[in-house]
Amino acid sequence: MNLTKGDRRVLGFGAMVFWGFTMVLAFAALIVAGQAWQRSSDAKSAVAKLAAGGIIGTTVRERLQEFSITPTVAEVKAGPVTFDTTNRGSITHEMVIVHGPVTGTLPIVTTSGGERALGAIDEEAIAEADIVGETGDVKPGATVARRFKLTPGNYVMFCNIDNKAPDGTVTNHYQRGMVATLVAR
Ligand SMILES: [Cu+2]
Repeated sequence: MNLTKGDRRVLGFGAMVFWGFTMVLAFAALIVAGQAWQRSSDAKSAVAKLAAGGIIGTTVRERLQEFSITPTVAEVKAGPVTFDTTNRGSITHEMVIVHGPVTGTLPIVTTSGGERALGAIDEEAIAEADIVGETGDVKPGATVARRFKLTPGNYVMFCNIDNKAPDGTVTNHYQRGMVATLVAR
């Protein structure tokens, strides 16, 4: 086909219109993609917000046994928190909760022959303000419910009971592993 100068100009114009139209489409696609991304990040921040304030509960159920403390949650909402503590073991346990950054910073009994066993948590050496509360003795099979007010921060829960065997050997439950942590947000 022989194209005149005029034909070429028309074709050139057509190509330009086509190119322009393609650009508009591509731009529209970018906008749609951008909106989708925005929506998914909105959804993500909504989930994060829920996790930070809504979904986190105010109840902790925990199981005591020889020799562990197993809470159902790792985080709770700061404020009044209900602790349902069940003893699934065969000896008496307890749950003491203190405000503290990490387990390793709790004071430990370093001398034997005292009121508390060597290696037990030295509860008397914990600052009064950091002691949140305790269940008291929880007999095997029993559940004790307590409500404590938690400020935001880290908490350590432990059982500090000692058992003395007939041969004089003392077993401190904390030392055997009855400790767990909780974060209030
Ligand atoms: Cu115990």
